[in-house]
Amino acid sequence: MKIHSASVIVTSPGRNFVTLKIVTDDGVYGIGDATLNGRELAVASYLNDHVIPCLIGRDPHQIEDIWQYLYKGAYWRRGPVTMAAIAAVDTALWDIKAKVAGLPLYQLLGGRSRAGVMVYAHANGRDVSETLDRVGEYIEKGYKAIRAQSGIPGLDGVYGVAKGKFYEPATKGLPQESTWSTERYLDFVPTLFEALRVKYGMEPHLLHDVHHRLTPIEAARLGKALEPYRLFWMEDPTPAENQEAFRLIRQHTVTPVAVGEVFNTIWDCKTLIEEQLIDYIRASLVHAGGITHLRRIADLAALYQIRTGSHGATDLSPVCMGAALHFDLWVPNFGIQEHMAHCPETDEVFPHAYSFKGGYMHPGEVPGHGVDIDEKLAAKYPYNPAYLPVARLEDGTLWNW
Ligand code: CS2
Ligand code: MG
Repeated sequence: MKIHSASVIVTSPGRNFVTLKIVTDDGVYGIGDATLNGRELAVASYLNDHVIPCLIGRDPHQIEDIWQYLYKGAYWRRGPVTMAAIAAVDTALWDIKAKVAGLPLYQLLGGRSRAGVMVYAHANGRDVSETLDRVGEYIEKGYKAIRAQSGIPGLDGVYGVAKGKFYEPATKGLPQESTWSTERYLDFVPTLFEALRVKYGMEPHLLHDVHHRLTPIEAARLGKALEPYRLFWMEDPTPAENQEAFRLIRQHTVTPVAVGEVFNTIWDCKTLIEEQLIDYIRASLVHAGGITHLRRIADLAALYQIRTGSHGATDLSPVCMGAALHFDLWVPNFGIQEHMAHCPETDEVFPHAYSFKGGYMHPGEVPGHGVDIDEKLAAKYPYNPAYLPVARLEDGTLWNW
């Protein structure tokens, strides 16, 4: 079997997605997510101009060799664009291999390690009361785990709070600027989780995304303040370029820490894992080199009793979600999977076998990862430039969004 052709499909059903389709000379094809929110065309070009020409004629079953070729052979290793491109190739090749084997992808990874994949939903509101209501709605729907984000008194346009039905941080046109105040945030967040625990008790798993906005000592302060409310995790408490910074957080709080949605290789989290500075690794298939590399990250994490908690926002396409659920069903040190429901247009372009029931998801039993792309329909949604926001402090200092 040889790789006969490959194409990059850029489509925007509700938001921009980039999908790689690899077709073999037997007519079997596989698809992979290559979406990098706000930098979609960079990955599309990397695939079209620098990867696809090197794939034609190769044996699609040689997933590992192709991964090593694209990683080491590029000379310029790592980075979000390169690793999203490699991830798309990797995911598409695993899709092909599973289709040829006639098996759902998780069977090729080692079979299922659990009955279903526990997922968490995103509840958000403009204030505590609205957020309480949203959390209640997800509890009603059967979710065992809910992320809670709320507007902050005195600030408008805070991260994680939807303006419409679906939360989408990327906005059309050039990046929008929002104002951030750590002081207002730090005073407010504990009141949100106190209200949630008073209303819903200690049973629901509650999660919160700090989204890289605090300094290490501020993150330690927040973790300490949240301890009475027993969060499942506090996510991205501080930017993780300096992995050692998390030692300071660990010295002050037992609130579990989750990091990694922006990581693209094992090197981004080696210290965090080896020094047990985190409890969940959030790296995702689409941003961290696909199944082949995420397995390596998960296996390193397992040595330190760190569990997976992969990113699953709406800017990761259903192709990534489908493949991630196969990974999650298999991976022994699974923690939780993020699941932000895509909008109906997205689901229509990406028909899929995965399903939700009672707080858990299952990837389905069809051969491959169980997600397809309707190219005809995809063509009806042309790319629409959109960027993630930029944050500034109240004095205008550029800050972490
Ligand atoms: C967030 C994301 O889901 C999350 O945890 O951090 O919404 C993130 O802001 C987006 O994926 C960025 O594109
Ligand atoms: Mg996050």
